Amino acid sequence: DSRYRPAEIEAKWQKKWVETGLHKTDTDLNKPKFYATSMFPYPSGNLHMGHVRNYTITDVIARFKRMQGYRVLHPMGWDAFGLPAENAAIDRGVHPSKWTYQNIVQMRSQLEPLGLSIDWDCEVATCSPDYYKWTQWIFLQFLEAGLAYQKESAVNWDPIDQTVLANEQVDNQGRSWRSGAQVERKLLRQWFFKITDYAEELLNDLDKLTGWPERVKLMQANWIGKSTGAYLEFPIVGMEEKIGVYTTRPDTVYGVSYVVLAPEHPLTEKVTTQERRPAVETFVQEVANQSELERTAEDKPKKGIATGGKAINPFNGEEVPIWIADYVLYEYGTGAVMGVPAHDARDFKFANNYDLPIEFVIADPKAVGEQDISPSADDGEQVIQVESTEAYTEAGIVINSGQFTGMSSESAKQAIIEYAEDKGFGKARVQYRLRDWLISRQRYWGTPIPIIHCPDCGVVPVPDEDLPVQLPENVDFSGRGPSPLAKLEDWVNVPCPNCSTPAKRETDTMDTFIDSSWYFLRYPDAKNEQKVFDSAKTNDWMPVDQYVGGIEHAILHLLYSRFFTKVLRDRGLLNFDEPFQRLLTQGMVQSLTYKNPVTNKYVPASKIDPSEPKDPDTGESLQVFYEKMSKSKYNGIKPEEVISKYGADTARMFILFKAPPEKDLEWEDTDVEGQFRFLNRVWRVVTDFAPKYPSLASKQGKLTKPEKDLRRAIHTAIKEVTEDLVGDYQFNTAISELMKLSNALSDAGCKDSFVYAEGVRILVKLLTPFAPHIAEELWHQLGYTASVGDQSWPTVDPKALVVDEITLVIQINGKKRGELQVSAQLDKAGLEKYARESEVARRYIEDKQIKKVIVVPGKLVNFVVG
Ligand code: ANZ
Ligand code: ZN
Repeated sequence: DSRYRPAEIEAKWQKKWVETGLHKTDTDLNKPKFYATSMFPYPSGNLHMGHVRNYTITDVIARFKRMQGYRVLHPMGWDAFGLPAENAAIDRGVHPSKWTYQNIVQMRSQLEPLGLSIDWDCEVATCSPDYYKWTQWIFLQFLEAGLAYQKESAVNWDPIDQTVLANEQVDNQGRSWRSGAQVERKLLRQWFFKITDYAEELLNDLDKLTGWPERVKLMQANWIGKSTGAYLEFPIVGMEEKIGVYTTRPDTVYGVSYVVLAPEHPLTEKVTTQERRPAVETFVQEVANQSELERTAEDKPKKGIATGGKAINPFNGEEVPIWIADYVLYEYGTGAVMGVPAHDARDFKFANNYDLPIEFVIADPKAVGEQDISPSADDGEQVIQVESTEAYTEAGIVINSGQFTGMSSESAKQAIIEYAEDKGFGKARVQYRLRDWLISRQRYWGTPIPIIHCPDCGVVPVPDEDLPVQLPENVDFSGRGPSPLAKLEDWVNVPCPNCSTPAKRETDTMDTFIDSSWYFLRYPDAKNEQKVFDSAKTNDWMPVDQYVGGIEHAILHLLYSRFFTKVLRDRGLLNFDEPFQRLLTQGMVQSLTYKNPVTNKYVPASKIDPSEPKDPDTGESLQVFYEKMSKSKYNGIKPEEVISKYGADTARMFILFKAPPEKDLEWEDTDVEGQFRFLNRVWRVVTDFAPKYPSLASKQGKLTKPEKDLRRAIHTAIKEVTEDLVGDYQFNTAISELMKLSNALSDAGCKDSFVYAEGVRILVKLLTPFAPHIAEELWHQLGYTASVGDQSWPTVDPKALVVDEITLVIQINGKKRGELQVSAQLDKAGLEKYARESEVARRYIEDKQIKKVIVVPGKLVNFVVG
C-alpha cells in the first residue's frame, strides 16, 4: 500500500541529500547571496525543543531563498568553550575536551533527523585549536589597536578552595557552589577590551538596523546608556585638589547639601580627618566586600559615612560636608556625586538617614501657579519654602538659585554649564553607562590569552608564528587552588620572545563571549589555515542576511559581535559596519506544567489524571499552566520522541504553524496530530493523482469555469505564501494557505485537467521549505528525478488572479430567488439590467410594480416590489 510513512522517507532523503551534496554552498557568483544562520549552540549534549524551533526557522528561510535563486550560506557550529565542561571535569573527572567533543557528536546525531539544509563543510568549534588560534590572533589585533589593556578588578574569591569563581559558580546567597564558603571579593590584574571607544558608534548605528526588532535596539541603547550633563569641580577646603563630579542635573547645583565619593575614590583617604579615620576605614572595608548589585539595589538603605572633610559649592561659595557612600560607584562618571536630596530619590533617602539638609531648587510648574519667581538678589534672601515627603525629580522651574532663578530646567542647564565654563570650573560632558569589557577568566576551558609577561619587556604578545598557544592536556581539575593553567610550571615558564629572559605566560583565558563574537565571520572561509578569513570571501557573504536566536542574547552577544565587526573593519579586514542585517528573536517553547500551589513543587504529567490534576502525594489540586520547557518542571518534550512518532516534517509543521516565530509557542499534542493529518491529506491528494501527472503536466488549452477557479486558488496560494515568507516570516499563515490549496484540489471539479496537474506541482513546491522530506518524496512520485529543493520557486501569473465572472444573487423583497453568472466588469447599471432581464426576475415580478432596486456590486441585486 502507499501510506505516508515518514520514518522511511525521511531517512531515505536525508541520506540522499548528503550523498548528492545538495546542501553544499552554491558558488555561482552570478546569483545574489543570502546568508542565514542561527545563533550557534552550546554543546550541552542534549538537543531540546528550543533548538528545534530555532533551526527549523532558519532552515525554512534558507530553503526558500535557495528556491528563489539565491546562493545560500547556511552553516552550523559549536560555542564549545565554557564552564559546564570544566565543572564536569571537577565533578566527575572527565576531561573538558573529551566531554565537549562527545557532546558535539551526540548533538550532531540528534540534529540529523531534522533534515536541516546545513552545509557542514563550514562547521566550526570554538574549542578547536584551528579556531582559537584565530581568536588569539584577533586578541593581538585588539592589543595592537590599543583596545586591550590590563587593570585591577574584583573577582569572586573562595577562601576555602583558594580559587577564583565564575559568577555562575556563586549562588544567590553569595556562596561557593563547591565549598559552600562565603565568597569574598579580591582585586586581580585582569584584561579588558575597550568597547567604550565604540560606544557612540554602537549607539548611532542602531539606526541602520532596520531589520531588527525595536525592543532589542532599545535594550542595546539602554545598555549603552548615553546621558548628557556636566562635569563640575568642587574645591576642597584647605587643599589644592578638587572633587570632579558628573551630573545630569546641573540645574540643581544650588541644592547641593553634600558631596559624596565612592569609597574606592583616591581622594577618600586625603579628605578624611584624623578623628574620622578609623570609622571611615571600617566602612570602606565593609563596602569592598559587597557586589555592585548589593550596593545599588533600589530597596536597600543607602549607607555612608562623613569624612570630616569639606568642599565648596563653586556657585554660591557654600561649604558642604564630604561623605562617602555605598551607592556611589567608582567606575561610573567620576566616582563622585554632588548630593541634591530635594531632587534625587537616592540622595533623598540618604539625607533623611543622616539628617542632611534638603533644599528645593526646582519647583513643579503646576504648583508654582501665580507666585512671582524672579532672580533673587545676590545675598539670596528671597527663599521660597517647599515642604515635601519625597524628592521632586522632574524638570521644572528653577528657584532659590541666584541669577538662574526663574529659568526652566532646560535653559538653566545650559546657562549653568556656560557659567561654569566661563569661570573655569566645569564643562558639558557626555557619559555612557557602558563599561569596558572584562575578558579575563581564571579558568582552564577557554582560549588562552596569547601574552608573555617579561620582567624586562613587560607585556609581550606571543608572535603570530607561535600561535596557537595551545591548552595543555594534563591538568589538575580539583577545583582548588590557582586556576589549572597557573599550576603548570612547565607551561607557565617560557623565555621572553623578545629578549629570552625567563618570563611567564599569561594564565587567564578569554571570556567565551569572545569566541562567539566572530564565528559568523569565519563560516564563509572556515577551513583557512593561513588567515583568520579571506576578507574577499567574508566581505562577499557578510553581513548575515538573517540571524535567528533567543532574546536572552539581545544585549551582550549582539553588542559584542557588533563591536568586533567595527574593530576588524577599522583594522582593514572588513568593509561593512554591522554584522546582522535582519534579526529574528524567536519565542520560547512552552508546555503544560502541574504545580502544587502549597508546596510549590512540580508534578510530572505522567503521575496525574489530566482531567482532574491532583498531587499524588498530598491529594491537593494542582495549578495547571504553560511554562518554558525545562527539566526542573518536568514539562520537557523530547524532539526525538516526536520525530519517531510523527516524523520531522510534522514536528516542523507544528512548530511553524502553532505561533508566529517571535511569539511563545504552547506545545499541544492535538495540534501536532492535526499537522500529521494534514500531511497525510497532501500525501493522498498527490499520490492519487501521480499516475496521471506525466501525461497531463505539459498540456494546455482554453479553461473551463472550474479550471479557472482552481487556477485562481493555485496562484493565490503562490502569492500569499511568497508574501508571508518575504515579509515578516508569517509561517503560520503561509501554512494556512497551503491548507486552502490542498482543500481546493480535493474539492476541484476538474481532476483530470492539466490545471489540476499544475495545482499538484505547485502544492509540492510550496510545501518544500516547510516539510522538505515529504515534498521531495512526492516530487519524485510525480516522476521527476532532480531534487525539488533545486527547483525554482513558483511565480504568480497575474492573469490567473483576475476574477472574470461573478455569481450575482437575485433577491425579491430581500429573499434569494436565484443566481446568475455575469461578467465581473459590469457596473451598477449593467448589473441591474442583467437582473431585470433575467428569467428569475421576470417570473417573480410579473406585473407587480418595482418600487426600488438595490444593487450591491459584486454580490446581489434586490428588487423591492409591491
Ligand atoms: C546631581 C543630581 C541631582 C543628579 C538630581 C540627579 C538628579 P545617569 O547618567 O542618567 O545614570 N551619579 C553620577 N555618578 C555616579 C556614580 N558614580 N555612582 C552613583 N551615582 C552617580 O545619572 C547620572 C546621575 O547619577 C548624576 O546626576 C549623579 O546624580 C548620579 F536632582 O547629580 B546627579
Ligand atoms: Zn623580554
